Amino acid sequence: MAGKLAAKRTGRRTFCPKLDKNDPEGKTVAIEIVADWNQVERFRRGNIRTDIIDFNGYWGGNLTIMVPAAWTVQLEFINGSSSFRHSLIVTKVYAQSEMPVKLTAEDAIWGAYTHPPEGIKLKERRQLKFVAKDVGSYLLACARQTHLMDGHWIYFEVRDGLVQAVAIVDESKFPQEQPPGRP
Ligand SMILES: [Cu+2]
Repeated sequence: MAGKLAAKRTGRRTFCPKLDKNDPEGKTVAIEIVADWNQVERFRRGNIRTDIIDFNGYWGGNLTIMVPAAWTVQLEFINGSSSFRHSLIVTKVYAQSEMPVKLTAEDAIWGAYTHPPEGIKLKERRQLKFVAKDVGSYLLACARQTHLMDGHWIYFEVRDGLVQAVAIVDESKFPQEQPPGRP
């Protein structure tokens, strides 16, 4: 049984991130992650968000993707940027003040990262498949240059007791004038 990922919202804005497909019988979830989804919009608006690079329109932990423990996660990673290389890596949670200048392959949890960590080219895509075998909190981050410190990351949680993967938007982490997600 395949089903759409359900999005829960914690604030007043309404936006449903259309990220993926859930397959509870096969214990698999497929998630499409697009780097720099909002690039065109943030440049169109002038100086807004120019220093914030996103995944599917989210950054700096304002989206959490939660998956059930022991599920297989199939990530389709697309560099949607027209200017910059980006990558995708599963890594541990860092406080802002502890973030390394950049992440390397050794920082990958379960060996999950797109090659090369410095980023794939514009409009390229990579598939990343891994089993979310350890319950815990992680980041889905970009390993390129200073992108982690710049906010190019979202939360990734592995939990017992979930019936399917969900995406949770934290609306308190958006500047008021900037709605979450894709414009
Ligand atoms: Cu990046």
